[in-house]
Amino acid sequence: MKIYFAGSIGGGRQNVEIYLRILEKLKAYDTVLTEHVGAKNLEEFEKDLTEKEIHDRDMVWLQDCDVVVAEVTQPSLGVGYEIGRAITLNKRILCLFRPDSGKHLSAVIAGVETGSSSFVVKNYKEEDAARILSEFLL
Ligand code: 6K6
Repeated sequence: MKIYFAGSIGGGRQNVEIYLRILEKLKAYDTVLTEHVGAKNLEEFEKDLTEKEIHDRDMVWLQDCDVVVAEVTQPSLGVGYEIGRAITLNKRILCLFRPDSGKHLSAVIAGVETGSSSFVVKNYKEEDAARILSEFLL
């Protein structure tokens, strides 16, 4: 199983430690294509890539993945874009949102209804993340 993890980068990196802990859990299931989303030194990581190269590479990975797990607490244009593209690609998608953050999840994400279990939005606390991931991935 190939997992595409999405989390805010340009939208703000305040949740990067949470992304890292989710990534650790995801790696126990199988291959994570986008581990760099949890990298604290992302600028160094990607410094030789143009924006077009980053976009095109990410879209190849999105097409290639089996499931998308998106941490959507910190609003991010890129994560919203990836979710929209993933819906069009008929990917299974899990969106994780922490109400404790005091943020509001966009209605166009919270309100997606695909009529199947392939698009799931979960309000969560970090201590529930492992259970929610196992329910979605197993
Ligand atoms: C270059 C230098 C510093 O940061 C960068 C950007 N590098 C990126 N590398 C890989 N994926 C990216 C990058 N920027 C955005 N993305 C993708 O969009 C990731 O897959 C994230 O899930 C999502 C984040 O979008 P923004 O709008 O928060 O950046």
